[in-house]
Amino acid sequence: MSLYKKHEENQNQQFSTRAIHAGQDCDPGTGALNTPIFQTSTFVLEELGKNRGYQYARTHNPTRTALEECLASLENAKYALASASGLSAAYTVTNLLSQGDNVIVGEDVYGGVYRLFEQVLTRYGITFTYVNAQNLGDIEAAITPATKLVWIETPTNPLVKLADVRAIADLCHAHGVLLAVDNTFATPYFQRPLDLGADVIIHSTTKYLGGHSDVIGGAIVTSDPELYERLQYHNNAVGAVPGPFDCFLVLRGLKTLKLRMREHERNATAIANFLESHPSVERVLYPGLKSHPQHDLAAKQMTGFGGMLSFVVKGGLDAAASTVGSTKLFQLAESLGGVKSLICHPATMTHKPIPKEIREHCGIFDGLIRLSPGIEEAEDLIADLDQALSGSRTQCAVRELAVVG
Ligand code: P1T
Repeated sequence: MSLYKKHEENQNQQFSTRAIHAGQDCDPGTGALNTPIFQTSTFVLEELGKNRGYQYARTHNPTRTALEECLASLENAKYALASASGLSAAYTVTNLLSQGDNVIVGEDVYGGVYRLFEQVLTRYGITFTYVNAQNLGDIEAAITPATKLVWIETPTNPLVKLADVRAIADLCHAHGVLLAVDNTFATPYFQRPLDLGADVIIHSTTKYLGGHSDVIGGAIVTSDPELYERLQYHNNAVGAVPGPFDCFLVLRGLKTLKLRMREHERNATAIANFLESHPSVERVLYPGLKSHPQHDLAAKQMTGFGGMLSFVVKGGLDAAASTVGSTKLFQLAESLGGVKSLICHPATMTHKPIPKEIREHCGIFDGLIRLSPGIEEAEDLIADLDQALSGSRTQCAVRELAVVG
């Protein structure tokens, strides 16, 4: 059956059914229920010029095909390409560009994406213009004849700001520009950017899609056959492809995506409410809170508010360092989206590649802390944050006394 026919058939099924079945018929050779890990670099030809559907594993591998079909289905897309990491997925999308082209980027992006754009791709003569993607007028004003691509995260990392995908897609298409959306934070369970008009989706499957903090991976998703062909060509030509075991792990993670995302969101909501009334906390950033400036947009374009939140602790760097150093369940580490809760200090960790003045212009101050609540019990996670924050309050009070003394 052609991939397109399968796509049409799957789209009548609900999300979790697709997560468990799309691309994952039992193995035709053995009847294995689960997609085998095809740990092979090459495939034997039937005869000269005739293969059995697979030829060399950089180009295709059946475990990878299963993952790609499942990812495409979950994003309501026709095609997906698995990549070695989220950054290699981003890089492959930029392979669509040529010297002299311009990309408009929502200014609050993962530090590694910023580094890829500024430290690697500018050397190839591609230019990047950073704008506040919350303001459509800023994007429009930045478009020039050289602009070929608009790149946004929504919700953003780490400030969980939203961009209006449909409005930006309409603007892009009126100017003949492609729109790429990094859907890592929302996942297809809570947001499907192609349905909102985006042309390409990027994922770090390292995060919620894998879901267990045990794999690095990425993906590119589109429904445009011409774009898909060009992206597939570059995926193979550049060669940043994932191994079969990593594909298996992500495919396994996808099966429970809905269950996990519901728990992540429940925990994020409980924690956001707790932090909002905490005396040591200046501000809480979570799209599910009424106080979030784009709460209404989140309710409109997403089917939930996601699992990620950030907050600003009173007392700047010292208080933030004390808080992230005092949690016991929340582990101090980069990354996000796993079943085990993580805490991160963006200014010195994930967003360190961004110069301080640019970081602070976007709102990534030294007091900002990012949380990726796992799926432990909310009351335990809240108790952990409470004890960590009271430590930071005591330290602040001691410091104030020392200053006064
Ligand atoms: O780490 P990698 O799989 O290469 O994914 C890069 C990436 C792309 N897009 C977003 C929105 C991301 O958050 C990331 C990776 N982010 C982290 C490692 C982090 O801790 O924020």
